[in-house]
Amino acid sequence: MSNSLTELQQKISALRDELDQHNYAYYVLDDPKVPDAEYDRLFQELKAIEADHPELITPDSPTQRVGAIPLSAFETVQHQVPMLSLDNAFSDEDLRDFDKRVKDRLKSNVDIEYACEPKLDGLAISLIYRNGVLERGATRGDGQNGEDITQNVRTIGTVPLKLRGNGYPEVLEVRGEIYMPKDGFEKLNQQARLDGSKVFVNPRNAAAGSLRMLDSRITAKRPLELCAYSVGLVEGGDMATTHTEVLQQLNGWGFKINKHMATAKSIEECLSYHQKLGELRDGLAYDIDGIVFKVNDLELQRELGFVSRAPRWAIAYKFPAQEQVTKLVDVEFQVGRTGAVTPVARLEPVFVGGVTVSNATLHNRDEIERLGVRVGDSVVIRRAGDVIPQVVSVVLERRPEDAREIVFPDDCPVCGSPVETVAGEAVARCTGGLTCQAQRKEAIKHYASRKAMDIEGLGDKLVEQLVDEQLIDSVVDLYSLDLEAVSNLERMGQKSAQNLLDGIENSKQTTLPRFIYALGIREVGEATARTLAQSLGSLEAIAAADTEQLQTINDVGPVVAHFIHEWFCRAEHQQLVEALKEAGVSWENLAVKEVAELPLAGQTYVVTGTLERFSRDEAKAFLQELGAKVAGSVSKKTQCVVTGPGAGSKLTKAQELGVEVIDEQAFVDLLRGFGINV
Ligand code: I6G
Repeated sequence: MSNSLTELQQKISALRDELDQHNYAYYVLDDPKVPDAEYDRLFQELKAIEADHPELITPDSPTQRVGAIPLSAFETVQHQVPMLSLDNAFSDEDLRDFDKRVKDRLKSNVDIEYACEPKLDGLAISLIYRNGVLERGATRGDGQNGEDITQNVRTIGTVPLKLRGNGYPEVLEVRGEIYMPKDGFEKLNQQARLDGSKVFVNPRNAAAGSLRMLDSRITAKRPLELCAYSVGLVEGGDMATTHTEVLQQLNGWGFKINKHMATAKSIEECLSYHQKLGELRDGLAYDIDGIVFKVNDLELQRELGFVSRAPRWAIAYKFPAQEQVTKLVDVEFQVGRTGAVTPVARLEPVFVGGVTVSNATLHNRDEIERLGVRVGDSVVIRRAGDVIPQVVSVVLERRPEDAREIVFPDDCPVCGSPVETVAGEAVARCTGGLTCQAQRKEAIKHYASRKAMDIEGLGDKLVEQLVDEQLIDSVVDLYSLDLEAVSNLERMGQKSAQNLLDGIENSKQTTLPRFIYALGIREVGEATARTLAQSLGSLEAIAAADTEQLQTINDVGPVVAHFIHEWFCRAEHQQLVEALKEAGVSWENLAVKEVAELPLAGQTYVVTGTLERFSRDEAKAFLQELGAKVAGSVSKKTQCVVTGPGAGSKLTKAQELGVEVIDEQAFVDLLRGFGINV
């Protein structure tokens, strides 16, 4: 009996070690050694043994990350070493002043070495390890006292339950940021919208909410991560003598540290680092709100000491805030090309995310209801990266008495046709079709746009003007525009008018994919237009295809097939195509190649991260042109993953599965190798 128990203990210990190794490789090294399925298998094996022998379960077992019985409240704990806050810098001048203060205090006239790290937008956390085992996790609180959230932090994969290797002090307090990566945040909110549960305003709030759940089983399901950035209490052992070396030590003991950590030899190098990370910011997998610069030498840090509650040896140089409060002045309803009626918030202009914003999307009727927003409210606007500014919440405390409810229109604000919402769809649509002037204008803008007919000189404003002045009513009218009439338009001379007519004339000779895309069929983007053209070769063949045949084409599902088929069935659309051909629009049909004959036939690619030269759709279209399938997630069947900066979990998964990963330059080379001129 005792023999078999020993054997079991050895088995458990071996399984735990192996799982810990895989966790470390996955989370800390970003270099998984086995597929998820293998990890799951080992995990289940350990779980089964522990279920039969609960007396052998220890708190540091990898199975103990799933959460525990809900608490009624968090206990307050005292930080033995206070958790300080950081001073902020908002300009280059502020940062140079900081450097000057440091040098003055150290009576030094030589350059100081600084450690540079992105400041993740999450929550500060303290983790205490005793003899290498996690003993307590606590929030920062007011810096002196925080809340004991041990049960919750234990569920986070990047929080080591026990330290790796050796040489760590008997008591070690590791500090860092718990954050939610952007893709995890998006998925969480998407699901919340479907379930009607709480939608979080930003990744930081989502992280905070998740970490403060009394039921740690919920925390266990949230995509949280830890990035370590310093140590607090240290007893019974010594740490390295510079900040960057300390971080390397932590990394070795199993903590994830920031990959962009660097040292700068002077404050001017710090400024370049801040600039460089500012450029990378939008492409990172997580939100950052600034850069933290720390005097790297810990002895110098001690000499510098603290002022009130912030260290003199560190500063956070903030980036422009991505959220600001402003007033909702009005809501207008815009009608798009496909009739979608979108509420647009008109705002008191506000500087956010580095630009002045005066409009933000409110998405749809459900979103207005969810936010409970009224005209006159103070609202929080978020603008992160290139994403359209969003209204993320309402400051209810500041609601004025005369705040006005937003009434979603039953009729199109432009043409008066009824607005309909298809069951199960969030979008409300004007039913006016091309009788609606708004839809007509948008259809013409789309037709003329760069990726469609590419009509030089015909921008959105001019389309508005031409329609408003009744010079055109549809895209066909473009081809009979009169020089005289155009040159009489406001701010238009004879020369510009001639340029416009030349632009229209030059665009007549086009390509089949461009023409299909220009028609503005719902759900037919550039990529689908290309595949349609390649698979069927001519417009006639596409028009004649039924939904079944259309669905045999790469990437065309039942919904898209339905839209395409329906579009070509309508008499007014057939007349439109004929009229355009008569006006001189022409293209060459394509030789239909069986997909099997194309060079990347049978291969599945995934595109992830931000590419510099292409949008994801463009990259996808090129790959499809070569016969590849482009999938949204990485699996064993994936041939290759094309990555740009900010590639997150898909890159990790590819590495885990041993799938080939190429960067943008290699992708360009691949396309060129197949004769695609990019
Ligand atoms: O809030 C913080 C974020 C990042 C920090 C910090 C940090 O280092 C990268 N470092 C210190 C020392 C403090 N807060 C107090």
